[in-house]
Amino acid sequence: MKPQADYSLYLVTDSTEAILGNRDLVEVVEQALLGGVTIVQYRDKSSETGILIQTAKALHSKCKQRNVPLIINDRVDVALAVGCEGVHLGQDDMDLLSARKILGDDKIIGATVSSIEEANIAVERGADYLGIGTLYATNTKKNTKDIIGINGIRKILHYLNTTSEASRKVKTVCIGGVNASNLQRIIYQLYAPSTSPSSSPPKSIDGVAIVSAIIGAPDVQKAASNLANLIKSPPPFK
Ligand code: TZP
Ligand code: MG
Repeated sequence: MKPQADYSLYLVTDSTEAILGNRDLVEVVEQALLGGVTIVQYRDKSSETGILIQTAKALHSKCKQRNVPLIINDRVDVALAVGCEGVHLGQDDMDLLSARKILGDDKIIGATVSSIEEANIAVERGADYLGIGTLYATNTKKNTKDIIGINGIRKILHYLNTTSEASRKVKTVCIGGVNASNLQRIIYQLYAPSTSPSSSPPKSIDGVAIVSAIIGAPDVQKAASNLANLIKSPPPFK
């Protein structure tokens, strides 16, 4: 069976000096898990395959202790080798149909999308969730193709909400520049951006994906638990 995932506080890792510093990634992720992140993506653009698998195995063991799914960025082979819960694929990675063929129906497959067209294709090809962005410009990923802002994300959510059964069901997270100062406003602005048929509830964002505001925080556990609390408490806007 496909693992149930709570996408509300989606941690994406980073192993670069600028964000992780000289800290140990597995220890940092353990702190984030203690703070309450609900799903973890191991994203590492520079390590070789052996190190990726070794680190992913260590992360998987920490995640399993807390019943938190581990997703691997880019690499279907690494996810298979580790036996973790899924993969996250960008527009230039393995296509979703091939990934599904390899991984089967019990794994979570997520896709990065920046437009209605990309969202439509990802849903048609069986993505379980969409990472929608880039929301705001961020130093963590400087070469982002598109910065689409709140309005771009609202347009995609509206499309998903009004198009098909599958598009209404797909889970969504936004990514790019989310932190403790802007998180509640983002959730507020991405809540129920369109009306939908009365038979189905309005679709809002299912979570926020965050790198530097957790991995780069001086106290990772505190940063994660603060973000988790902000997600749980109602936004202070009318
Ligand atoms: N994809 C779009 S923006 C981004 C990724 C992986 C990085 C987001 O990092 P941060 O530090 O949460 O802004
Ligand atoms: Mg990728």
